[in-house]
Amino acid sequence: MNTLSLAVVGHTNTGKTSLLRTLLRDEQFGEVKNSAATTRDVTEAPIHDGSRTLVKLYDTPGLEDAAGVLDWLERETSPRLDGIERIQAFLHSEAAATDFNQEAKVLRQMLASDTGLYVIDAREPVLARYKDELTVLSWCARPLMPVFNFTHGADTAAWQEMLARRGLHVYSSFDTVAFDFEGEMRLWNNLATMLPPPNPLTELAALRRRDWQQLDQEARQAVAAFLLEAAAYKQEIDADDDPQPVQQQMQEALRQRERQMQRELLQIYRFYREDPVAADDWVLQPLRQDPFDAALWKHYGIRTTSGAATGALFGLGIDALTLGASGGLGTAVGGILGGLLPNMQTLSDKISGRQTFYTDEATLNLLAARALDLLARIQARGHAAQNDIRLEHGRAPWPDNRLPSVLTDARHRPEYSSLNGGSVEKAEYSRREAAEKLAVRLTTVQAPYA
Ligand SMILES: Nc1nc2c(ncn2[C@@H]2O[C@H](COP(=O)(O)OP(=O)(O)O)[C@@H](O)[C@H]2O)c(=O)[nH]1
Ligand SMILES: [Mg+2]
Repeated sequence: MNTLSLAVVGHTNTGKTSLLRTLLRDEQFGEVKNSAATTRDVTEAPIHDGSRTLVKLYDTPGLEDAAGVLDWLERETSPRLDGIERIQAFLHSEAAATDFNQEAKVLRQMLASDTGLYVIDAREPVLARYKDELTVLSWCARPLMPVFNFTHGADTAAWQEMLARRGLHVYSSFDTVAFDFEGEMRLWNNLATMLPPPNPLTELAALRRRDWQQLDQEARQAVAAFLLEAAAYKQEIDADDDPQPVQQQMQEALRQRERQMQRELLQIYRFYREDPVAADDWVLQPLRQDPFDAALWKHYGIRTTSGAATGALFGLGIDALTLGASGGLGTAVGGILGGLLPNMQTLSDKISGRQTFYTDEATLNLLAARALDLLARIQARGHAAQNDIRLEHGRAPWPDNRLPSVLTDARHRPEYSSLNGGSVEKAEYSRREAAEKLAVRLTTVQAPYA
């Protein structure tokens, strides 16, 4: 199948270059400015599928004086010629090299392409100059699909009626700033209906869909890896030490790790601008670990609600803690407990007078909500968007007391967290497994973003 060449045409400032940026997933393509004639020459941009080029897109300068070109054509060429002949006569004329140099570039590219997208600023009324543009373009005799841009809240009824009178019944809407993946699929599918088969647009749509799912998976894995690190983050100090510095240090480390995850998400979706996520103040409360935390006891296989042995241990713990400060007894009792139960390190540390800090459930939930909020915003962001992303805390994915067990388990896996300073390489495999498990739990949240 041949490569499809597709010219993107229209009046100046309707968002042609922006449309290309979004379709190419490249926010650095071309130059976008809210002023006349930013794009002065035709620019080619291919879309590959790995082995071959499916489509070549052409960004073109804006049509600024289609009325002048139409006057010239009516004056200088015979109506008995067909459209292409009249356009060719124009392209060979002196006028095409001088007064209508910019329009000539567009028409030359239109003739050289298989098809075109005519970009419309949907906020604009249907002016005579747009009708003239469509007349001149129709003489190139290429399938032309109108695409409405700036669609947010715009009423396109008058436009649709004018287009229908010109035989343009198939059109698409596409907001290049607020991206809608299904909208892009409709654009390709609609355009495919206007072209003789076979054409590579079905393949292109399938490729884009595969890519989109893949990106979503990668993004959720990056979020999961971040949450596991936050959950496994743990700092210990002596009972007598001031907890404030360690709390602050933990907050800062978590913020930085969050920032890193945000950059990863943006890069996965190919947004390369430095820090488009607006900074905000959010409060983190790493909590002091309670040695009598039910979840902790459970982790060590101790039921806290029943069983005489447990009750005895519990009582022993309380006694040990109160006694611990006033002598070496704490350590002794810790030793006894450590002997009774394997892996009693944390507990015996507690009893021998240490403080452990970790990221509590509510904070993990907050971090998850923020990450999913960012992901939803990135997925709805066109590559022409220039505004900062402002996070809201979004919806918590889980109730605070019902975090996925893979996340709460990470609390007892300090080796999962690079924030703990050690090497995470040894735990690489189980960490990745845990991240995959958690990523699946992150797909259930659907945020209603416009
Ligand atoms: N709000 C909004 N602004 C857009 C949209 N598309 C383009 N723009 C802005 O419109 C201006 C012109 O866009 P540009 O792509 O350079 O238009 P071109 O002259 O047709 O290539 C730029 O300031 C863009 O940021 C859109 O869908 N929504
Ligand atoms: Mg442009």
